[in-house]
Order: sequence, then C-alpha cells, then structure tokens
Amino acid sequence: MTKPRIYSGMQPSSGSLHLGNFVGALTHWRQLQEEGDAFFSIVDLHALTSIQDPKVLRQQVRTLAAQYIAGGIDPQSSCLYVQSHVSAHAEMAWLLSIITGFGEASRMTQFKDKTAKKGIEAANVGLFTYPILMAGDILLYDTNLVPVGADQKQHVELTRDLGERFNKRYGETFTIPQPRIAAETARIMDLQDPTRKMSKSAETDKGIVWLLDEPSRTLKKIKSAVTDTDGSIRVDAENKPGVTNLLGILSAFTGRTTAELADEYDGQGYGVFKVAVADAVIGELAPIRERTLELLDDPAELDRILEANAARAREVADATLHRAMRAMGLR
Ligand code: ATP
Ligand code: LTN
Repeated sequence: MTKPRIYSGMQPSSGSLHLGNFVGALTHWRQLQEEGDAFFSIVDLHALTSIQDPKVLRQQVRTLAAQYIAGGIDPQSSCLYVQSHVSAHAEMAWLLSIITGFGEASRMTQFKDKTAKKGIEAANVGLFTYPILMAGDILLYDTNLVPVGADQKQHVELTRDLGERFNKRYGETFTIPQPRIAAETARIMDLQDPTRKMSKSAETDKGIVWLLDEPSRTLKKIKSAVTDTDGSIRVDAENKPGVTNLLGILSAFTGRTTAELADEYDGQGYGVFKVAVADAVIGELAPIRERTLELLDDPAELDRILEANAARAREVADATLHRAMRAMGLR
C-alpha cells in the first residue's frame, strides 16, 4: 500500500511559534511524518494578508523554517518548503475562485472573526479569499490527510467541497482530502487568561510561552500563571481553568495522563507543581531553541534546504495545476 500524502502549513505571522503551536501542531506533524509522505509549508502568501513589512516577513519565514526543523521536521524525508516559492499556489487559487460561490466564501467564520473588531470595510480582499488559497495548497498535492486544529476544520470542509465540485464539473482531477483534527485536549490556553487559547494575536505576551523565549523567561511566565485560591490540583476546566491548563501542558510534555499527574501533585501546592511544569517544558524546548538559533546563524544553508525542497514541491504542484488547467479548457 502506498503511504498517505499528508499536508499542513502554518503562517509565518509572528517572530516565533508558541507552546500552543508546538503541542497542537508540530508534535502531531512530527509523528505523522513517520506514517506518510508529508509536505509542510510556510504559507507566506497567506501571511501577506496581515504583514506589511517585507523585512519582517522575510525574517519570520526563516525563523519558522528553523523552528520546523529544530522541532523535529526532517527536511530530507518531509518536503518543507515556502509557499511563494511554488507559483502554482497563486494560479490554483484563481482557478478555484471561479468555482467558489460568493455566499459560500462569505460563510467562513475565521473571516468573520478576524474582521469583527475593525469591520469588513477595513479588511483586504485577500483575507476574504484566504480559504480558497488554502484549498489550493491542499488540492495541489493530492493530499489524503490534513492535520489541523479545530479552527481550520471549516476550511478543510470547503476544500473537500471545491475538490468534489471540480471533479464533477470538469472530470476526475483532484484527490479529496480528510481533515485530521487535533483533540480538544491538545489545546493550550493562555497562562494569564486560561479561558482563551494561547494565541499570537493576544494583547499581551505575558501568558504566551514563545519557543524562542530564554529558559529563565519561560520559568517566570509559568510561575506567574493564573490559577485560583482553592489549592487543589485536579482537572476541572470550568472551575479551575488555570490548573487544568497546566495539567494539560505537563501531560503533553511527559506523555502521562492528566489524572495521573493530578494524583501525584495534589497536596503539594501550586509552587511545586508550577516548577515541575516549567522543568518539563524547558527540558524539551531549550534544546529546540538552541538548535533554532544555530540554524538561523547560517541563513545560506537554510535557504539552500528550502530551495531544494521547493524544487520537489514544484514538480508535484505543477503536474496537478496543469491537469486542472487542461480539464478546464486552458493550455
Ligand atoms: P492566530 O492568533 O492568528 O489565530 P495562532 O497563534 O492561533 O494564530 P495559527 O497560525 O492559527 O496560530 O495556528 C497554527 C497551528 O497551531 C494550527 O494548526 C493551530 O490549530 C495550532 N494552534 C494554534 N494555537 C494553538 C493552541 N493554543 N493550542 C493548540 N494548538 C494551537
Ligand atoms: N490557515 C492555516 C494555515 C494553512 C494551512 C494550509 C493549513 C494555510 N494553508 C493548508 C493546512 C493546510 C492556519 O492559519 N493555521
């Protein structure tokens, strides 16, 4: 049996990945790359919808590439590449926009969320067509499985609908992908406001552990995590969101269940518990941080890896793009 094709990507939209991205995305990718033929992209065309400074974008693309590699994505066995290096992505987005209904695109909740604050008038059209570009990413690689967080499920559903519609209208062209949604327990919450997910767009970064934070800073952030006053250590998301989140983090970094950990730490006090969480997190993240900095010290080598992988991605993507164009009566 041939291995399933796996595809996922993240936007280079911050100076570093955070703990949520690491637990919710990177650790799954790392595991999945063993089971399939994986493509992991740095979706810089998507990030253009929110980043205006070219220098910042260029730097963040390199940092994300270094963090993918330092975090365990093997650029020899997985295809780790930058979306804009493969021109088929932008072309495919146009072809798919033709078969996307305006109403259908208007129903995407991420667009509604991202424009809620400033209003639709202030948004760019790219933010609106963002899910169509994403559908193209996935369809170009004959993808079987798309590992993403629950917030991206609607976009993968759109991808399936567009793929099926295209196949019906123009003949069998695309493989229809399945989403692989990370478990709710893999969702890491903000350390200062544990009712909200850890997110790079939070107002302050006091509750965010960045993978590039120095260990002393990580320790400080975890020690200052908001908890409660009842002193017990148990899983209770409703009444004890802070403690529950810390148990989730410790579980992700030790492979032990939250129930087991609660049993072990209950009665020892929050101070001891927080230090245990920080030790586990720093133990795994400190070497990743160092490796990332080493990789960033040699940008030429990083660029060489990205270019070699882009060449591989282009081969697969161009073949699919040309197939779709011919099916539509182009070329
Ligand atoms: P934004 O604030 O712009 O939504 P983000 O920090 O939530 O950004 P994304 O770029 O949307 O991050 O997500 C990249 C990947 O990381 C996705 O697969 C997403 O599901 C996962 N992810 C993001 N935040 C978390 C979190 N707090 N816990 C677990 N997984 C997360
Ligand atoms: N929209 C996604 C990033 C993304 C993606 C993709 C994920 C762009 N293209 C293709 C999976 C497959 C996000 O914001 N996390």
